[in-house]
Amino acid sequence: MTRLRIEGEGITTSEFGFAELAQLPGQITDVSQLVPGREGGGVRLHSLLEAVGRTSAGTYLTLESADGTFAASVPLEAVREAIIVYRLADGPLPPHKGGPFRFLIPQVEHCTTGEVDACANVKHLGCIRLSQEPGRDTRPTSAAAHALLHTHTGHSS
Ligand SMILES: Nc1nc2c(c(=O)[nH]1)N[C@H]1C(S)=C(S)[C@@H](COP(=O)(O)O)O[C@H]1N2
Ligand SMILES: [Mo]
Repeated sequence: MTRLRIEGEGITTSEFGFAELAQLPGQITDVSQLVPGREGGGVRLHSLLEAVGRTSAGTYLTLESADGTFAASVPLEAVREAIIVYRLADGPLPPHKGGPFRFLIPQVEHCTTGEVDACANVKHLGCIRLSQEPGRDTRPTSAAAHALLHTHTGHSS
C-alpha cells in the first residue's frame, strides 16, 4: 500500500495511507468546489501538519514525487490552503489523475510565474519535507524547458 511520508525539522516522521488520510479532520469532499475543473476528494495540508505535531520550525515545504523525478519547494505560508487530493469517489485517486496523492494549491498562478505556481501541484506525491531553507526543486524555469516537460508527461496545461 502506497503511503505519503511527512518528515523534516520539528516534526515526527509519519506516513499516511488512504485510510489514515480519510480519518483526519479537514476533509474536502469535492475539490471542484474550491478548484473548478479538478476532480476528487482530499484533506487540507493543514490537517496533516497538525497531525504530525508541526511547530513553527519549518518554513519551506518540499514536495517530492514518489519516484523522485519531480520536486518543488515552496514557502509554507504561500500554500496554507493547499489540499492533498487522495480519493476519487470511494477509491484511491488513480495515477492518471496524479494519484494516489496529489498536491493541489487553490487559485495558483500559471506555470513559471513565480515561487509558487501550477508546477508546484506535484503529482504522485511521495514525500512532504519541512525545512528552514528551500529544498530540492526540479520545476522548469524557462518556457522551453517547460514545453519539453509538458511533451514528456502529457500535461494538459
Ligand atoms: N510528479 C510530477 N508532478 C508534476 C509534474 C511532473 O512532471 N511530475 N509537472 C508539474 C507541472 S510543470 C505542472 S504545470 C502540473 C500540471 O498538472 P495538470 O496537468 O494536472 O494541470 O503538474 C506538476 N506536477
Ligand atoms: Mo508547469
